[in-house]
Amino acid sequence: MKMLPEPFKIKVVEKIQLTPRTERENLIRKAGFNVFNLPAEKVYIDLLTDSGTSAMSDNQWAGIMLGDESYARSRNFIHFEATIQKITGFKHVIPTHQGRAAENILFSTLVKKGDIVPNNIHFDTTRANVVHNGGKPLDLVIQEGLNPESEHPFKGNMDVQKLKKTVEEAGADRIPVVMMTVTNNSGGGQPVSMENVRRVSDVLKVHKIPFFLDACRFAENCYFIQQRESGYRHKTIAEIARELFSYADGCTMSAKKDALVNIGGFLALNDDSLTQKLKDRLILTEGFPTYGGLAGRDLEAIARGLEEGLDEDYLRFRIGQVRYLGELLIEAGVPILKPPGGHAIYIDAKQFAPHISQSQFPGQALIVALYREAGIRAVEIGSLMFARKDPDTGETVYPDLELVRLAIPRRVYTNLHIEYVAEAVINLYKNRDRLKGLRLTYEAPALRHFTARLEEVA
Ligand code: P70
Repeated sequence: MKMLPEPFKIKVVEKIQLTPRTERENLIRKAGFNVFNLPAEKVYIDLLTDSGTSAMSDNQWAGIMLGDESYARSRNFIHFEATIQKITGFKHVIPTHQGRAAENILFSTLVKKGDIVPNNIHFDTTRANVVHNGGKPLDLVIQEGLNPESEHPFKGNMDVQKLKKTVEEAGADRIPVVMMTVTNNSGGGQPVSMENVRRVSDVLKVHKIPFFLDACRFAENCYFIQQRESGYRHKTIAEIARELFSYADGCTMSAKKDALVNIGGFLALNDDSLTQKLKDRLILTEGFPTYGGLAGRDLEAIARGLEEGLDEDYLRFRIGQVRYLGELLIEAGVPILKPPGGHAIYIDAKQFAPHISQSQFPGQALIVALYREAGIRAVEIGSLMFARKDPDTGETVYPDLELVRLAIPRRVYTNLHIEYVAEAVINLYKNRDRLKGLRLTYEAPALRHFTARLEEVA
């Protein structure tokens, strides 16, 4: 059998519908060729993100009914806190309404103007939050991580030599925190090895620089460690996670990913005085430190989802489903970033549409075509998301990777849906010469991809 059957059966269903092609054509034009502007009901298979799109289990829904909506120290907070302490080993747990709120609270507390914040590769919100606080985000992923063809098993690893050099040159006092994104979303959902995390941690300990994991997809990362790194095959995902977190001083987490919920996030850390500062800031913007912008029921769903996200049967299916999509595309010769990532398949748009220059957004051109042809919504992780003006030279700097991400929501689509997506991408690949470049007609000063408007270039 090519694919494992889903390790769940379906109790509730939601209708989806493919709108007629002529309607899709009108809709994409009205949306300014930006799929964030499409009405979700007009999307057939929605692969925009794996964030907040999971199907919750019966167990989580049951937890929702047990929501204790007390303002302070609700029983759900106590469960939430105990679960996160158990999984991560961190002493303090601070809920936030989602990942970027955790980032904002952390960076606005730690980052001063002129500081440097290294990461393997920053994702859009961490990058923007560093910049917003006057810092400079720095990507230190290993060279293989920027090569779509490299089959390195841990392409999310940080280059430890580059990190040492950065610390030597900038000085530890200009680096308030080092982040590590597990798995590395902007680099193809690629995992980081335990060894790499340990080595990064060793370097930072010498210089007393705080080390935080951007832990949205930590369970998926731990599954890759179990499967690919020697010495971990017989450990449980929970054991591997506990070790992974033990090398860090804290983490930010968007629970919308591996905690299998539709909203929520948290910060977890050991340092008492930093915790106090973060909580003081939290009260200003998110809420009291035992709910942080969430309802009691949300905290319960997160606590239960975190446990379910560590289940090996679930993870085997999850990572297997993503890999299945990757294999179907590779078999047909479609250029994708290899090996398949944990939560998504990333099409290499530079190779897919070499006739479109980076300044005309080849990835976005492919995304527009996917919606037009098949009602599928994907997201660009390339020039539209990351190209920026160099503040010194005024020239536009393009990202190394020009990717189209097909993010797979957790427990939502069946393997037949996956085959439909593969067929649509393969058909587009056969007609790739017809893809047209785009130009911007509106862009916001930060995180422009969410609200940009574009038009097709003749
Ligand atoms: C995604 C979403 C969110 C994210 C992340 C990492 C590694 C922090 C956050 C912020 C964002 C997105 C992108 C395109 C379309 C829709 C949504 N990633 N760190 O899909 O967390 O969203 O909870 O504030 O990946 O990858 P939050």
